[in-house]
Amino acid sequence: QKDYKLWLQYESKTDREIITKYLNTIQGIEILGSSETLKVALAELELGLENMLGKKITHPTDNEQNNLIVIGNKSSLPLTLQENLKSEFEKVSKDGFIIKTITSKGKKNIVITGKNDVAVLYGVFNFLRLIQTNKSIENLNIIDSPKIDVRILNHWDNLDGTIERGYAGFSLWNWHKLPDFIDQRYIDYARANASIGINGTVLNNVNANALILTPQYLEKVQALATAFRPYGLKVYLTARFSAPIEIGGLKTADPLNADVINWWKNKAAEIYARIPNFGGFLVKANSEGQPGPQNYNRNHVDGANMLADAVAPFGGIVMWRAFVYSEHDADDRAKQAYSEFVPYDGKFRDNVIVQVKNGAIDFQPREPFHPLFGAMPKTNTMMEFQITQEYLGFSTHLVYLPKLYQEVLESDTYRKSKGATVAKVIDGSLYNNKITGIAGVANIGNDLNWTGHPFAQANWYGFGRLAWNPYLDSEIIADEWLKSTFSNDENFVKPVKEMMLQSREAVVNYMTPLGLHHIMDTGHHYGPGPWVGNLSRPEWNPTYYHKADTKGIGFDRSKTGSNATAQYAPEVAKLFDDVTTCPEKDLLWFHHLSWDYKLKNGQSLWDGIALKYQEGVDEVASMNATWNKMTNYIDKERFKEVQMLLNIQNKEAKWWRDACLLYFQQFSGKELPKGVEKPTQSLEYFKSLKFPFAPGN
Ligand code: BDP
Repeated sequence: QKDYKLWLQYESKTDREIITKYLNTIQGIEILGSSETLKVALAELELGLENMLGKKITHPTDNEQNNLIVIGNKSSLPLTLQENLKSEFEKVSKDGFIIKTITSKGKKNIVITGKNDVAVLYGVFNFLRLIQTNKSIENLNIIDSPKIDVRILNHWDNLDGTIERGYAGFSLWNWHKLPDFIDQRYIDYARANASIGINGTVLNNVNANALILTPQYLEKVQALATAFRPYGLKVYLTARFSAPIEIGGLKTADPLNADVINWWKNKAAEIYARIPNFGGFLVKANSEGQPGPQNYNRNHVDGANMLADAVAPFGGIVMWRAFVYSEHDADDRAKQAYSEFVPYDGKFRDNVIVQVKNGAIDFQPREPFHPLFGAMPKTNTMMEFQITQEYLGFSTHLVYLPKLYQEVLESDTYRKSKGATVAKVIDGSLYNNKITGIAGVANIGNDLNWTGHPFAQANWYGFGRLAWNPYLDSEIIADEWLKSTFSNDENFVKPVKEMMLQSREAVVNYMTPLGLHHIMDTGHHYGPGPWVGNLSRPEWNPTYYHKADTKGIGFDRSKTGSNATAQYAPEVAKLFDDVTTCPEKDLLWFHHLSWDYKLKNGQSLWDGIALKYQEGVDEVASMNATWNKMTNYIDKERFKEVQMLLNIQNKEAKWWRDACLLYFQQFSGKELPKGVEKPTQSLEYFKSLKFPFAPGN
């Protein structure tokens, strides 16, 4: 099954000329060292080369020492090589790799190395990618270091096998059969992650179950950690704040209580005794009903630091989430995390890192960057992106997310000065942070193809690539992914790449154009539900976010409204505040405007919204048309699968357009402009649709 192999297809090359060229340069492999990590690096190299070039490349039997690939870490290299690579080793960071063609005494070899074995493994995957994408391997001189320390997946997996917001089947972790049964999938999962430089994984849901911290489960976690270790993939767990009560028999979980402090210290010691390279804890506290320090009149700093002290002796970290909002202060949910966290700047321990979602609401198709980025100069701050498509059509819609990630990473926070992008905040270069990190909420499940939609694999891949280097261009990532997943044929790559790049704007257009947000149907967040307004908490209702009435539409977050704009640096605040300078893509995020408001292109707001919905539908139709021309370039299964999914997306884009426009039309009282197709059903029909069994709730 091709789908299963992800971007590690190692498709056999057919062009004799290319094969010969590669084979001339690669006649043998020399491995220096024997660690588990080097063993898997060697196995990968052998597998990839044999599959792609049709020849088994092994250790040379003669003493020629020419045209070899030499793999090993710095300390295992012969002294002459170490000397030769002196300046490269000075430049490369701990996990970075060097791939260099070295010619000496008439012999030419390619050395793949780094300061540790995992770095060598990263180098091997990178070298294989060169061949996967038909790049030259003559005179190589690559030095590539990750710019972010903690490159981590967050699995929202429950112990019963379900996945919160998971759309690709059930959890990969078979807690029932662990620790004794190590599924090959665990290994392939670790391989796939290593191939893109992901070095950490949180196994369980942020809405945590304390049972994961009991010996019975820790034994299972240990088995996974051991399976992942050769691939440089560290295991982390979510810590339920009330665990000392639930599984420890204590009466309180107050972070300043001596017994509680001790309980966590002992728990950390117990975990590290089993898993020496355990990464640490991820915590969702006092958010959406989860327990936390505030239950005991303590604050986020008290909670985070107490846990941080427990793992510090072992080198562990605590990722403390800033995804908090409360019903008591609901004038604008977008302001709450900033208000709650900024006063704590400088108070967290060095091994705490505050994990912030990319936007201030919740993983919408488009959000302006979260105002917390750059606002806490003395606090380690990490990014949380969502790879699973909770508000983006689940794994049914094709949406290439690296476009979204790139937009956020490139946003200028103007903290300190112009050019202080979000990327510079999270890679630590702006404030010189002690630890840096980036998390992606995984879209992986036990579906045969891992991610539900074959193109959702690109989002996992792209997240990993951007975690390694947040300055990479999403177009280059799409190019690499297409070539290593499907084909190098430009007749395929070029149009399909365009389709991917267009897909993010398409979904924004057919779901939430011009800054609209959170108008998805309640609970499952799949289809449209702009009419929902009866939920107990105001900020759970779509009507709270669009505020449509006969006068207009949009959430006024400017000075005249909730003043959320004031949470940004003055330059940014000014830009968003003024309706004439606010980017139109964010217009209704920051402003409530009349239906007659004139957009820059001269259209009225009502016409503009309607035409954007239509544009989204048209874009999906064009994605469909592009794909339908691709039959000859790839295997039937994947072609068909994607075709069926795009057909659904096509239908559902229309559903979004029709339902939203019919609903908003009640307020605007205006006709649909020319060019917008007439709805096929009534508003009542769309409102009557029910989804009692939507996945991932
Ligand atoms: C929201 C999800 C919810 C998560 C929550 C979180 O709807 O299922 O638990 O975020 O991130 O997006 O904690």
